[in-house]
Amino acid sequence: MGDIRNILILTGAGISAESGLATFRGPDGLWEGHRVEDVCTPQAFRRDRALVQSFYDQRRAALAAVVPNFAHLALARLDAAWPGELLIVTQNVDDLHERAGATRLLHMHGELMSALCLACGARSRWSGDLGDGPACPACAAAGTLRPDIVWFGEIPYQMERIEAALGRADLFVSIGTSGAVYPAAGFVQQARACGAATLELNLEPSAGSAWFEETRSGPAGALVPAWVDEMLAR
Ligand code: BJW
Repeated sequence: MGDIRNILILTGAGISAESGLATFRGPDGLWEGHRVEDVCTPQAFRRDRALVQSFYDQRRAALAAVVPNFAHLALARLDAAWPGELLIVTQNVDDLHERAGATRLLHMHGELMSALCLACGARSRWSGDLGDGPACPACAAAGTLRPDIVWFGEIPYQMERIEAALGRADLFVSIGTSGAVYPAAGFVQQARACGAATLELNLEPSAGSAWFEETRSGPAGALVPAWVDEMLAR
């Protein structure tokens, strides 16, 4: 790796696995007994709104019981100390990066702790349930709030900002993601095309491993702190 000033870090479910949150594509290919592509869609929400709201209400409540792990804490340490540009783009809808202290962060697939109003489009911080049809804090319409999650077929958040950061990155690092879901799965190719060095930190080689110049295999809780130490010692 040559001179590095601008870093873009992509994280996925694997970084939160050691905090106790399930990843999406387990060894059986299923997530909580479902194919994630079958349940995480606007169509599934239209088909059975109560079921989907209840599923997300339970996951939102369960977040309170988990805490950031060594990998989240190490990235927050890098965020605080790195003098150049740095952006953590997480696909995760949990809030463990921010609870660890990361600030240069965006959630491209939405957030569990946020609600999206189908009537006015406002995004509101939300920690309670949505299944009982509360009113939107922005427009006061009742029963119009849905989980602020990017489902299949919907456009991820802040794509322009991500594309711009990819174009400026000297180093692209992917942590704990299977490389199965686009557009995130294509970021490594975009970063390479713009001249960035590329590094994958994952429990095992992913679908996109061949695109990376360097791949390190192991748990994020060990790999990420070691990599952050290397970066801060440069
Ligand atoms: C560890 C570890 C440890 C474990 N340490 N590592 C055909 C071809 C190409 C694309 C498409 C296509 N058909 C449709 C599409 C597009 C579609 C898509 O990609 N589909 C694929 C199935 C092919 N994508 C979309 O629809 C997206 N929108 C879109 O493309 O809009 C068009 C557009 C884009 C850009 C500009 C303009 C227009 C939207 C995708 C939304 C994804 N949403 C979800 C649902 C969240 C729901 C919820 O949380 O309730 O987001 S799906 C789910 O997958 C979730 C995740 O963010 C995402 C990625 O999963 P992730 O994080 O990689 O998790 P896993 O489980 O897959 O992998 C975990 C990894 O960690 C594994 O590798 C483990 O080994 C590792 N690991 N323990 C380190 N301790």
